Amino acid sequence: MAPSFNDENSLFDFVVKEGNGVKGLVDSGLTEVPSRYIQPPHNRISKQHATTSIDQSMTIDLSELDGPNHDQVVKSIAHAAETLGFFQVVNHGVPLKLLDSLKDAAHQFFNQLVEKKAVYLKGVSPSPMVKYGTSFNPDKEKALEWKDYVSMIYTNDDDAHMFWPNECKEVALEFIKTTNQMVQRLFQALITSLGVKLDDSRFDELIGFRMVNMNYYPACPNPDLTVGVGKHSDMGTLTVLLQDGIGGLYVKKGDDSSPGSEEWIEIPPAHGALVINVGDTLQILSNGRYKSAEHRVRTTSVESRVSIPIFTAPLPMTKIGPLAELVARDGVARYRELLFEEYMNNFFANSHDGKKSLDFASTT
Ligand SMILES: O=C(O)CCC(=O)C(=O)O
Repeated sequence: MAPSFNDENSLFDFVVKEGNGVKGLVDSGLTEVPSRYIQPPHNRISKQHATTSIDQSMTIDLSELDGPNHDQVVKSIAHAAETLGFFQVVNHGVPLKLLDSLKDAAHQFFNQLVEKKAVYLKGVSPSPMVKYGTSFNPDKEKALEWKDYVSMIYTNDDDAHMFWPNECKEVALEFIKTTNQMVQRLFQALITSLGVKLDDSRFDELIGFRMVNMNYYPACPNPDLTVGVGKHSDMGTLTVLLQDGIGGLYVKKGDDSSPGSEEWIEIPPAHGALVINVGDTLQILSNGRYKSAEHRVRTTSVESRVSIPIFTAPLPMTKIGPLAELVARDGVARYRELLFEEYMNNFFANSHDGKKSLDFASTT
């Protein structure tokens, strides 16, 4: 019997518990989004109100890090991290063919029958490091996000080969490997720009955790009422994101605008480019000098969209807090010291709510 999507419980069971996801809803032929997906007006994303133009300096050619413009490129990276918290990179060393294969793999995974995907639902997945799901925190959210995902935490190659879904494991693993050096160089550039020196073990700890997600946003009958992902910043150090050509990723300009006067910039899809964004951990380490980027995703009625982020973060038992040299220089620690695991647990225990995640570590 077809489930009734007007009944909140049967909708929740169908989408979340049975693993049909938003994709299952759309495939059932619905023509209007169920009420559980309707966002309150202040969270809806109006296409008309976004500033679409993005400053050219926000696209950084990483091959120039090895040439005479090295210092200028480092300055541009630091400037982007201090302002928007977002930039795009080109000539990053990740083969373009791999980027195309990643997008194909994401479609292949989500286009499977639900039985194939549901084996990775929380609680039944063969590994706690692999999780298929929908929305961000469905138990906590009043309005669900219009997104399905599969999430894979990297521990080692053997585990990845054994537990990650066949449809995406080779390319996801290759994506992690081919972005490693870039992440290290970006993090190095950002730390150097702070005038701080970190020893190698500390450096490795702070970007030692990698999680790659494949996000799937089915075409939505009411893009004006829904969100693909609600306003949030990422919890980790740096995020590397591959988006396809559909568009819909918006970043908030400025930290402290009041609701209603916020300015959002759409990050235009650029073939071959990767998006980089600063996560909360880097804001904390830099004592607030670098800004984690508040961002969100609009849905579209035209086609399904995929994106593939790699979240780089500290190893769970790593102590995070503002770097001592910066506290001495600034005369104040804007964040307390805590284990990254505590920060992560708090992050996943709540629904997306702008940059509220940082309150957990804030001292003010
Ligand atoms: O799909 C995107 O462009 C962004 C995804 C995102 O923000 C997330 O997965 O946290």
